[in-house]
Amino acid sequence: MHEELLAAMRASIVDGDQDAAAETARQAVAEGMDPLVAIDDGYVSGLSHVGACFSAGDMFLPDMMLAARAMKAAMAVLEPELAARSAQRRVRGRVVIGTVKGDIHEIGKNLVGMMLSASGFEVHDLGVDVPVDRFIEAAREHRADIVGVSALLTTTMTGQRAVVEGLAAAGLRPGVKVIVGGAPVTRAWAAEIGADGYSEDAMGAVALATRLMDGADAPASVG
Ligand code: B1M
Repeated sequence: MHEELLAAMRASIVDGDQDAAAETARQAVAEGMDPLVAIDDGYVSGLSHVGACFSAGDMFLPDMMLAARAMKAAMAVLEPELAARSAQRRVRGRVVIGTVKGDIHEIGKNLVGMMLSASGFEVHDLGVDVPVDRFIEAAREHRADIVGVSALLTTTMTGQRAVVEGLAAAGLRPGVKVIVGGAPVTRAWAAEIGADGYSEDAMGAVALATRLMDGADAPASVG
């Protein structure tokens, strides 16, 4: 029933129009649309299209940058909505999250962080291009239960292995769990590097983190 609005959301990302992205997000809030539907079926769907066009050579880096900027404008409107919908009061666990060294993709990582936060986790977001040492330092500093490591490039996925190994070398494993995700990441990869879990999306990451806190999760299961 929100098809027209969802189409306008997708178009705002494909056109890299941040005003339209923010405006459609405000409209979604006014109409009571579930913010997750707006994000997944609207904006992220637009981003996927941009990615496919980039692969096909029909769009270029500046187009991806504008699309990302528009996405951030929409998220700025929707984030308080996500937080407001959270009924959770008790802290379910402490999570340190970041995108690996050499990788500046942040939209998916931000979404995962936001969903974890809205679901009652205490989230410490280290940002993008995060060196292994910073993950370790932050895990200690915040007494993290879970370290979440995002990677969007096939060339930077190895950074996830480095974080798992770095935490182990620092004596923090297996107490600190590691979850991984990002477009090129698979369950098989998570298992290969010895991560505790993999999720293909933000909602799955919440389910996975919750199960890990309950101590009921098998290694590298899909969230
Ligand atoms: Co770039 N990029 N990009 N990019 N970019 C991709 C990833 C790419 C697939 C595009 C393509 O070719 N089709 C391709 C990677 C190819 C590969 O390695 N397999 C690519 C490339 C090549 C590049 C550059 C190398 C381009 C260049 O310079 N020639 C360059 C690299 C820069 C760098 O990092 N060093 C680059 C740059 C950029 C921008 C800066 C322009 C911009 C990012 C801006 C920003 O984040 N602020 C950008 C964008 C926007 C994309 C696409 C179009 C969209 C990514 C995105 O935000 N998706 C992307 C194409 C695509 O993915 N279809 C592409 C939406 C987001 C919600 O999804 O991030 O997958 P995603 O997150 C999901 C799940 O993966 C999961 O949950 C999220 C929510 O559902 N998830 C987790 C993510 N992290 C998780 C962590 C978890 C659990 C789940 O636990 C911890």
